[in-house]
This record gives sequence, C-alpha cells and structure tokens, in this order.
Amino acid sequence: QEHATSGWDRKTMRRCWDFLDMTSRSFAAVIKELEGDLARVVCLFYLVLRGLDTIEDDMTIPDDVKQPILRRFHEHTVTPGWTFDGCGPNEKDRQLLVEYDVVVEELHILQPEYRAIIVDICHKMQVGMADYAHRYAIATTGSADLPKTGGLHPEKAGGLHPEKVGGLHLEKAGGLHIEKTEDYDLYCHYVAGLVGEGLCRLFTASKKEAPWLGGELELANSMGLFLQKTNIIRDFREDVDDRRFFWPREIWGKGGPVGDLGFDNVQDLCGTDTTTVDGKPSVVDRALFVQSAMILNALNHAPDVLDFLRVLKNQSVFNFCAIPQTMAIATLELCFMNPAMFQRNIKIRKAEAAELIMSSTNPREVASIFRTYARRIHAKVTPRDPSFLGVGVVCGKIEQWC
Ligand code: PS7
Ligand code: MN
Ligand code: MN
Ligand code: MN
Ligand code: MN
Ligand code: MN
Repeated sequence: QEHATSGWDRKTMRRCWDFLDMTSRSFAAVIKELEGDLARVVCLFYLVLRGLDTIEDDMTIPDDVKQPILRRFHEHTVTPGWTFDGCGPNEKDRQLLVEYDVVVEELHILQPEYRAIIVDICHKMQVGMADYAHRYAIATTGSADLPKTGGLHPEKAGGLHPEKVGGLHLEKAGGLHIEKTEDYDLYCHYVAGLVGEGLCRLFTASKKEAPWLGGELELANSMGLFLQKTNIIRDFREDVDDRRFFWPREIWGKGGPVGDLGFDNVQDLCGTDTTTVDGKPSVVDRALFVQSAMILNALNHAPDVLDFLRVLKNQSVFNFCAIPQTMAIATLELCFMNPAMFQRNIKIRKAEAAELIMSSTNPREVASIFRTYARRIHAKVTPRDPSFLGVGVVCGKIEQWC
C-alpha cells in the first residue's frame, strides 16, 4: 500500500523524491513520514511552491522578466514538458526548474481533487509574490506611482501589470521591501499562510483529518506566519545582503514600537558600535530592541499554533505539523537578545534539533516545549527594552496555555 502510493515504480516520481532531498533541509524527513498517499501529495505540493519561490528569490531576474513568469506559473505547472533555465547559476534550486517537467508529469497523474488544491494555492501565492516584487521595482525606479499597500486583499490583488504602471520600463533587478506591519502580515499570508491553508485542505481531502479542518483558515494562517516570521527574523542579514527588506519600517523606524531608538536606514541595524553616550543605548542595543519587537510580533501567533495542533487526529500529520513549529520557537529563543544574528546566519544545534524532533509527539509535549522556550525568552528581556511588557504578556499566555 505504502509503496504503491509513493510512486517508487515511476522514474518521474523517483526524481521528485530526489528533488525533495535536494531542495529541503527541514521538510524532507517529515514529509516522507506522512501516511499513505499524503507523502507523495505533499512532496509535489512542496516542489511546486519551491519552484515558484526559486523564481521569486532570484534577484538576478529583472522585474519585467520575472512578472510574467510568476503570474503564469499556475499554467506552466500543468503544461506538459514545461521547464525553465532562466535562473542565475548561483540559485541553489535552479536544477528543479531545469527538470520541472517531471513535477508537471506527476501532477497530471495525481487525483484531480489534490491537483486542484495545489494549483489553486500556487495561483494565489504567485499573485502575491508578483505584486510585492513589482511594488519594490517601482519604488526603486523612483516612480511616485507606488501601489497602495494596506488595501491589497489577497483575492483582489491580481491587477498590477508591469507595462501598465506609469508607462515605466523596468530594468532594475529584483528586490523587495516592506513598509507597514499589515503589509508584512499580508506578504507572510501569501508565502506561508496559504501553505497552511493548502495543507489543511489536502489533509481533509485525504480523509486523514476532519472534514472541517480545511476551513480553519485563521489557525492555518497562523501556523504559516509563525514559521515564516521566524525565518525572516533569523535570515535578516542574508536577506538584506540580497536586497530583500522584509522587516517592516513601521517596526525598525523611528516612532514605531521602539520610538526614538529606531533607525533611519535598515542596513544600520547591522552596526557594531557598542558605545553609549550620555546613557543613551548603543547602536547594538537599539538593534536588539528592534529585534525584540520583531520576535514579540512573531510570538503573538504561538497561542494559535498550540490551538491548531490540539485538533489534529492523525499521528503522522501531527508530527509533520508540530516539528517545524517547535524548531521555530527554539530559533526565536536563540535569536532573542543575540547580536550575532545581525552579522551571520545562526542555527540551533544539531543535538537540540534532534531532541525537539523526538519530543514533538503530542499537544501536551509541544505545549511544554513552548513553555520552556517562553520562560528562557522571558528571562532574557530587560526592563529597558520597549517590548518588555509585551514580551511578559505573551510569554505568560504561552506558559498558561493548557
Ligand atoms: C508544502 C511543506 C502545517 C498547517 C517552498 C509549512 C519559502 C517558512 O527562506 O525553506 O526559502 O530558505 O526555510 C512547504 C502550516 C513555500 C509554511 C515559504 C512549502 C505550516 C514557498 C512554510 C514550502 C505551513 C514560500 C519554507 C513557509 O522555508 O525558506 C510545504 C501547517 C515553500 C508551512 C516559502 C517558507 C517555507 C516557509 P527559504 P525555508
Ligand atoms: Mn526562499
Ligand atoms: Mn521567497
Ligand atoms: Mn522578490
Ligand atoms: Mn529565508
Ligand atoms: Mn534559505
């Protein structure tokens, strides 16, 4: 049964399993452990979104080239023989797109109900990615015609087209920047909240989870946002070096949650000056206060995560959902008050990750892991930090959760 639904008898599906190992550091193991046909279905879902994300991430593709590829990706993904070799040589997952026809072929023999969910989520995500990439391209070419941000609703945000904006020809290479906290949440909804929604719909379609799980959009969104925000916090330096500014100015700028201690330029958060003048916090201290505000913003999703995990029935689905979440809270604790995060990529220790994988087996255990990390975060926050009270409140909520 397991063998039949995993597709090991087909050359194309074997290549897809190879690509899962090649493109995913964290998800490959938990996806392969999913029960029955869910392993293959989620593997293909992952590869479709990984393909799309590889195009989004490639900052060497100019906006006017990237826009039409992103906006038609849901068509390409079901077009027999479609491949793409336009990614730069440094794009780590470019080979997946070079041989993308194997994913297309497997999607064609997938049950139509599963395929429809995958294509629908892909379509919604590509629109969001294209709109955000394009908004940056306009901002950096100096046009005053910056699209209105806050009002962009996921369903309505399909209307921007490169050639239509102020008659500008956009040659600038890619990049991305976010101004408002609500734009940050919407971007994260597109690239991760929608993944949560799609996964819940796939779980429901497989009959391994309740019929109503596919409709739990709010909690599914929080599951994605908690992972995505953690990734964006940890990868700050790498992303800034690549011209990706995900941290909203509303949080790191002056007059935000850190008030006068905010910055004028986002790059300045990487400063290493530790001198205090007339008792004013140093650059390093101010950057840590901004970091606290970002981590507090992410931690606010933690109660939803614990609520979500409580409703799952299937053990393999539980492990798949829970392990990335416990890794995420451990990563937030590692980043909290850690100035090294602004200089290089920091990662939780192998032994700590192994311990988390082994103990993320049921809702009570996961809540206890969250409690442990919440306490460690609470113990590190200083009363001088503008997020002091907020961190205390959310850590209290996590500790009280039962
Ligand atoms: C289908 C498992 C479980 C209800 C490629 C899993 C990149 C954090 O910065 O690879 O590119 O290296 O570290 C994943 C909800 C999505 C959200 C999003 C699809 C949880 C394209 C994961 C993975 C929902 C956009 C990968 C969101 O991080 O990033 C499947 C429930 C892809 C989940 C991206 C990020 C995922 C991400 P980077 P990573
Ligand atoms: Mn990426
Ligand atoms: Mn991306
Ligand atoms: Mn982009
Ligand atoms: Mn990242
Ligand atoms: Mn990465």
